[in-house]
Amino acid sequence: MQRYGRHAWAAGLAIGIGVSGCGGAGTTTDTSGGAAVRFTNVADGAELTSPAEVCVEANGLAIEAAGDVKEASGHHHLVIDPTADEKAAYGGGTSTDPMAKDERHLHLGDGTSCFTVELSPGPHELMAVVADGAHVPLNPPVVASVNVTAK
Ligand SMILES: [Cu+2]
Repeated sequence: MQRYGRHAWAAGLAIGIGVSGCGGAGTTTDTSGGAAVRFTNVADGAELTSPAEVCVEANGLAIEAAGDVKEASGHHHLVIDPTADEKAAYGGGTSTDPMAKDERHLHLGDGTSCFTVELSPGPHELMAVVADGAHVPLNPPVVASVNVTAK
């Protein structure tokens, strides 16, 4: 009888330690959503030979072909030498218009991840922007920028 009682007490102590150990975890959970885009093959300050292949990668959202507007999805865009207004609008999530489509605003409307970029010799800024199926930049914004020099 005495021996059985001691064994039960030891088991209870072990369970108590296990529960308090679990209680301390889980306080570092990121609840921001965390969608982000980054350049995968071009570092800030890189030298590029034009035409250059520039690839980007998004995390925390789906990259799909342009068309339907869906939650947490979009396609990649690259803005070559964005103006101050463009940087503020795209980076601030305040742009509600579809992005332009021209030699300075490239779209990967097929859902791919690499642009072919023609750059004049000299310094350039490249801004990656994820926009929705109708080409409107996402809000909260999913953007990234690098400064490069073309040879
Ligand atoms: Cu687009």
